[in-house]
Amino acid sequence: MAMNLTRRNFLKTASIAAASVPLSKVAAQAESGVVKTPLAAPGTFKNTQTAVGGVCEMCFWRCQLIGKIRDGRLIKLEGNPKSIDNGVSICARGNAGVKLLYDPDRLKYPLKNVGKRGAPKWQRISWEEALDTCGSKLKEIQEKHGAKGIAMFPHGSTATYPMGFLENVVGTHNVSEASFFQCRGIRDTAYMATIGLPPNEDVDMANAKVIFFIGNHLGENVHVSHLKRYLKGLENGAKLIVVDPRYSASAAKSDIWVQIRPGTDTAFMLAIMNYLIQNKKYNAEFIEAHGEGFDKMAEGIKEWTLEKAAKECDVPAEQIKEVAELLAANMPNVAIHPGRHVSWNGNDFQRQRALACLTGVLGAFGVKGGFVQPKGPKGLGKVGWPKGEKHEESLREMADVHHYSPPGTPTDLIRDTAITGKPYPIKGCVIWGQNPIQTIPNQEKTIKMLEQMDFVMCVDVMPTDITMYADILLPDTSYLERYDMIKSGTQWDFAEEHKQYIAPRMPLVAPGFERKESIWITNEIAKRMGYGDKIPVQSQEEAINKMLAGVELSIDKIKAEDGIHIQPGKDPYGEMEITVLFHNPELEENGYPPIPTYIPVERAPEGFMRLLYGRSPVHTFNRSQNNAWLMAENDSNPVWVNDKLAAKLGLKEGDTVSLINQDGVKSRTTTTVKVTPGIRQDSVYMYHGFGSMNPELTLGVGKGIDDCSLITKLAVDPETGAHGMRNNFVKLVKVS
Ligand SMILES: Nc1nc2c(c(=O)[nH]1)N[C@H]1C(S)=C(S)[C@@H](COP(=O)(O)OP(=O)(O)OC[C@H]3O[C@@H](n4cnc5c(=O)[nH]c(N)nc54)[C@H](O)[C@@H]3O)O[C@H]1N2
Ligand SMILES: Nc1nc2c(c(=O)[nH]1)N[C@H]1C(S)=C(S)[C@@H](COP(=O)(O)OP(=O)(O)OC[C@H]3O[C@@H](n4cnc5c(=O)[nH]c(N)nc54)[C@H](O)[C@@H]3O)O[C@H]1N2
Ligand code: SF4
Ligand SMILES: [Mo]
Repeated sequence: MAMNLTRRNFLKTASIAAASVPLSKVAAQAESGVVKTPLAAPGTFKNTQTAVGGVCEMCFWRCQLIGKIRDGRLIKLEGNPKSIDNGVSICARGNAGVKLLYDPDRLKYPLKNVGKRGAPKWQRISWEEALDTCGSKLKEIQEKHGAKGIAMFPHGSTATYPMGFLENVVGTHNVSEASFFQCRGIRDTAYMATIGLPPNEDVDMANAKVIFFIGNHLGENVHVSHLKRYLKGLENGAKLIVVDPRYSASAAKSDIWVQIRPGTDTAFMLAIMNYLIQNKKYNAEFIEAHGEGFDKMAEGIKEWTLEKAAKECDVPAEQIKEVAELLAANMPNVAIHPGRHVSWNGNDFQRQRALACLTGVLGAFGVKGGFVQPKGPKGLGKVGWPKGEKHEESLREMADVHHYSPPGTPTDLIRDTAITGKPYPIKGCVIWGQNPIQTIPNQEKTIKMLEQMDFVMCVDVMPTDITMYADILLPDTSYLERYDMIKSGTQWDFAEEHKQYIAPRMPLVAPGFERKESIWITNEIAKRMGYGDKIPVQSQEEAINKMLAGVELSIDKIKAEDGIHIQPGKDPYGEMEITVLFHNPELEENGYPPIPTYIPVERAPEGFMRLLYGRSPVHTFNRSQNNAWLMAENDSNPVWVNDKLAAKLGLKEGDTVSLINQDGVKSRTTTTVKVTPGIRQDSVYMYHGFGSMNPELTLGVGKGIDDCSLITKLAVDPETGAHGMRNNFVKLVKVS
């Protein structure tokens, strides 16, 4: 591997922006004893054993880990030196997994709510009683209202198996994943509608000549091997274009920072494409071989002159031209990043289509530095619930809307149906590894939905805002205590060597207290609902072994290989068998624009700013809000206010403020002001993932502001039914 990204380098780069929280402080503080992070060099621990086979799930990138164990306790996590993905690097959050494992506030036993939903009083009960209640309540609802009377909100690896049970065997469509409908679903279906494939973040930044980001604040958005690709690209001299209303960690490293007016990115990209087409600077050869409807798109976007876009996006026309010229000069080796969290304004499918089309205009598919599909291992076995009888129509089909919806049912169709009882009642709710109170816009609606349920069950590792609404609350094992999924892929930089890896998650320590694994919990409920005969597998260990058998491996074999099996891989480059639909007639048949189209967003009312949010580099959503090491580093989310605006509003750095949105909703808690030139005057910005209201979180309760509580006005993307979450506006009220 050409670049050995050391931990020190990684921390340094992740923290480079003035904008971001300096991660290097974690190390500095630890050395001074404040955080007590055991940061000794690998191998320097006395009397420890090394456990292999860990796979991180502090976020969903799933870096491969080893654990240092002393007296049966995990004392430190490190990247698995054998990994060809993250290598020895893990991020601050991965490092702090130890503190999730041993968090004293963690769920330990099955609990029954003898208080109210939202104001729970917990009573410890036996697993027997808990499972009997879940089984009988869900069965009762199924018998009375049909399978569709049950809704599920899943996320994470342990939710996959129960989701298969509810969808395939019980037979409900009413499943909504936050990772689709509030995250990347739009990206996947927009690319499907353009090139017939969903993108990963696998764009080949390591070997690109130009890297192009719309939003996408890498460095604050931290996924280790993804960052390694990005940093290697920069190290190799790639030019970086960052489009962001804010001076993000990426903007701080960019060659061109386009400080765009939020919500107007599609107009920006249409102008780039139009300029390239008008000036014959597009990849004619690629388009000839792989394009369809190019002329129609060219004709349709003619109106998007540099000047028109400049006005709409509030950026200089000269800068748009500069971006277009840089892309053209380096095509096809340009990495047009498809983004990840893309549910922004309710016009997002069009922006994602524009990104895919821009990649096509430049012919940047299948080439070095472009959009590639690195080939991971094939042949892993499948384990899951058998598909049952034909399902009834889904809510989406009944309403005949959102024809490009990601799998599952758009969140609002479920919430509206539950609240109104039309077209049918939804009375049972299973929440497994998702926190819909803090991750789905309009909390009031989510709470209304939950309140009208006959039964709500939650499976989680921590008390969070959603667990407050459970009738029965079950303690899951954490990712460090269980077997579950298999992470597989290719070497992180695609190009240098062709290797593939297979890394099943294995426990580093045994589960504590009465925590149980997902397959066991699901099977026990299934038996009580009368589906014992359909159970496909008895334990997570068995499931992994069955999957591995497909490639003639087993847990034992992989343990003997230090937790990761590595095998020869395939060249990721070469002509891709795709057609780029610049004009997609099927979209038109369904009533959507057939070419990428800019749909303007509402502007802030007088006196208000658009509320923007993003990632804290040391937290994952709300799920790390009680983590001692991470909270020691970052325990609030100051609101970024433009310096000129702050002067007008009479606000100073460090002032304490409440936020009030356009609907008069006031933040439950307060935060401080961060005065900076690095944000536009029409917007303010804060980290997502703070302001929990659960008093069971000793460290997390009431710290900072819950961005989700201020996102009350809903925008729904017509093609997908996913939420747009940046169409709310706030004002700041100084608290004396
Ligand atoms: N540390 C950490 N890393 C994470 C996660 C985490 O929780 N913590 N979560 C992971 C997950 S699941 C996801 S989906 C990703 C999310 O991370 P990204 O996919 O990078 O999310 P974005 O919403 O694109 O990025 C937020 C940036 O968009 C900018 N922005 C806001 N509005 C606009 C606009 O209208 N136009 C443009 N061009 N930019 C805008 C903001 O200023 C901010 O800098 O992060 C992943 N990585
Ligand atoms: N306002 C706002 N909303 C957002 C976003 C935003 O930036 N701002 N980001 C969006 C994005 S990109 C995403 S991907 C989604 C994420 O949405 P969610 O998945 O809802 O995010 P989390 O807050 O991590 O909530 C996950 C829940 O799973 C629990 N959990 C953690 N580990 C385990 C486990 O091993 N087993 C079980 N059973 N439970 C576990 C956590 O304690 C927590 O209660 O949020 C979306 N919503
Ligand atoms: S990026 Fe960090 S939190 Fe995410 S899986 Fe890797 S080490 Fe864990
Ligand atoms: Mo996400």
